[in-house]
Amino acid sequence: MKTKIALLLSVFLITAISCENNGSDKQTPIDAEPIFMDLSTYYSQPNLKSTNGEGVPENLRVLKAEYFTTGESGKIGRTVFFMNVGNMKLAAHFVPHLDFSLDGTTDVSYYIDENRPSSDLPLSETNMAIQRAMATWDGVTCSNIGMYQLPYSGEPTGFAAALLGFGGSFNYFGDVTHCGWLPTSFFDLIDIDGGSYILGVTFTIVFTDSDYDNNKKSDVAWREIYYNDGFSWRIDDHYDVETIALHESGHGLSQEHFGKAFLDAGTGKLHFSPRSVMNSAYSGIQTSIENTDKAGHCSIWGNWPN
Ligand SMILES: [Ca+2]
Ligand SMILES: [Ca+2]
Ligand SMILES: [Zn+2]
Repeated sequence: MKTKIALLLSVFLITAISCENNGSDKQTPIDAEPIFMDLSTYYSQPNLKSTNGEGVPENLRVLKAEYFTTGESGKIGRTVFFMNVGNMKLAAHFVPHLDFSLDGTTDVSYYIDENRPSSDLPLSETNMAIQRAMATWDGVTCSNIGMYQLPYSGEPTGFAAALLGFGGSFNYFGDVTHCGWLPTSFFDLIDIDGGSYILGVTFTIVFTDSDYDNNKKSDVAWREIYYNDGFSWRIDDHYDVETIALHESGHGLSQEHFGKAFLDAGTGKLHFSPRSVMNSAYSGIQTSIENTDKAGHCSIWGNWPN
């Protein structure tokens, strides 16, 4: 009997020790709370106008930005809120009703701005990478979003770009607008630690005067995506355009970050559990969506447009 208890105890101890080794020796979990930044000084600039001479529409504001970081930075992407709208409306989603669908359809339109190409790659290659990323989300079979690309008009895009002084427009171009590549100085404006580790960001532009579908979520006017030209951009190599476009387009389609981040003290690199497209930092090429990405997408879009 004594031998049996001793044996059980030793098994327990070995299990406990091995757990501790896996859990705390090298892998530190990383948490990132949302942060708040006040854009009112930007909105209150006298004569604030976009490159096309438009002013900010009264009923449109930037609600939030979600940014994506390099894994080597040891920092994970965070959500920055720009509006104090209360917990009930922190979440935001598109409204299927045609009164609020600015392209006049319940389908999701997307637009690629060619005014801000990357310094590293020809437009044709980045355009195709973005199109592949959009097609991957469009291919998720639980939803009938009906995605389509709007033709390039030649005009500069970007509510956030216009607001922060990087050209752009307060006008609508597409439900999900890929605004192109901007210098790191743009990304410096959305994080107090600076933007040098931010690969890409998605801004959510909302109507401030409605909750048309009564779902306690802000009604999205459109979303816009920017890529940091301070990095070297590649196709099928690091930093891979399609991988980052797929992640940002996930935000474009209302998904938030998903997965727990751990910092490996030995390598200084981030690991995620489970690994997915919607992890908050880059951990290598990832051009197909994982089960958790699909589950998130389907929970948001499964019943669209009802
Ligand atoms: Ca639409
Ligand atoms: Ca709503
Ligand atoms: Zn992100």
